[in-house]
Amino acid sequence: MALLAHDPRVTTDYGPEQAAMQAYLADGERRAHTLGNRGPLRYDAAGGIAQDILDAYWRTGFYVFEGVLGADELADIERDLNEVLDRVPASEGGTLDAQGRPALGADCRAPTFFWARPLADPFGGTTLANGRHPARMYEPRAAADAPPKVLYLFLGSLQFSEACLRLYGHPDLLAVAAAVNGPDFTPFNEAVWIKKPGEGASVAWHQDGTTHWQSPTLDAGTHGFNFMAQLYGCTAANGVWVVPGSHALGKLDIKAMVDAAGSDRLPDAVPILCAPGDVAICNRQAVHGSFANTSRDTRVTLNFGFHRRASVLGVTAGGVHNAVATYDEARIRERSRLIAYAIDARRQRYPHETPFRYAPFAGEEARYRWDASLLPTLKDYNLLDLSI
Ligand SMILES: O=C(O)CCC(=O)C(=O)O
Repeated sequence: MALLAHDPRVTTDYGPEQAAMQAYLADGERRAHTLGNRGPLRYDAAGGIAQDILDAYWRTGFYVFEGVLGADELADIERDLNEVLDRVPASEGGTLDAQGRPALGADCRAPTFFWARPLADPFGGTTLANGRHPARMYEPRAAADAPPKVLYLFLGSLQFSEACLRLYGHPDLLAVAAAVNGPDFTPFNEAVWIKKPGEGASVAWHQDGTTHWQSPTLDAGTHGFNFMAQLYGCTAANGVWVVPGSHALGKLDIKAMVDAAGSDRLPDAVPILCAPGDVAICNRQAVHGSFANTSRDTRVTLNFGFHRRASVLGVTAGGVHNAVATYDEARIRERSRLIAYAIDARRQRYPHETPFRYAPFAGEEARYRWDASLLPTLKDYNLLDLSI
């Protein structure tokens, strides 16, 4: 199951949709480059995230921070993920890995591993995840020798990988989280998306939020954002696409948008284009999705999201990523420990960096010293995800 950035043997395509799809990918890529929402992560003279970056994020609903992760960090992440993939259940619902050992995460109570038929659309047009993926994506034909089901997503990734935990504590990215969601920002969840060439499932167009669409105080940032860090980079063919500006328009009728387009190729959408080590920020209210990966390039995205405290405190939510619950101060604090541990884990691996100071735990840093022996204590930590 090892990860490989490219697989030149892959020969899948979009079948009868191939020509239209290739034209769409090329056009989307061209339009993505006109948006002015990419570049290195920069600060202003006062030490805040540069205002033009924040403006471009709020205008378009996403931004690509180029070159955030160096080769060392990418190598750590790749090594950890290869180990994880070696040890996960060999098949859906299984308890043994491919070598017959007890599988990693097989006894997790939280929803952890997600499987799909190769190149299929597991969510589109179903009632899964509160029915938030209302239209089906085109499902290209997979090769005859493709596995019947592939693992394309796992949640709660910080319990499996210290490299993922260290990424979660990245000082510049946490500074962006504070700039966008306020210094008392809270976690959402963490996930790893794996879209192998010729196998990776599509993710039907959707908006992520489930709780606040009817709120009189809804604004463009109410349902938070996800960071999407790229191990191998992402292309128009294997990456996430976004309808720019849609995060600010409230709940949209995605089924009507797809019907009007006459296919799953939404005309205004653009791909998030990244090199290895780039990290995108994507507003969860934006209409977004991804196509089945018929290309030869693997995409591995490390997702980790954050919310405004006001969007989760006292809110009754869940149901998509975990059980419905009312998120009180105690739960938010317990879930936010992961940020404190991540900052310390990162400090140990990257001593030249200035660690991020997370305001809700300020002065308590000594209570959250990270040690590899703590990893098993994170088991099922994502039962406490703050899913809105
Ligand atoms: O990575 C993908 O293909 C989909 C990601 C996504 O939909 C999300 O993070 O909400």
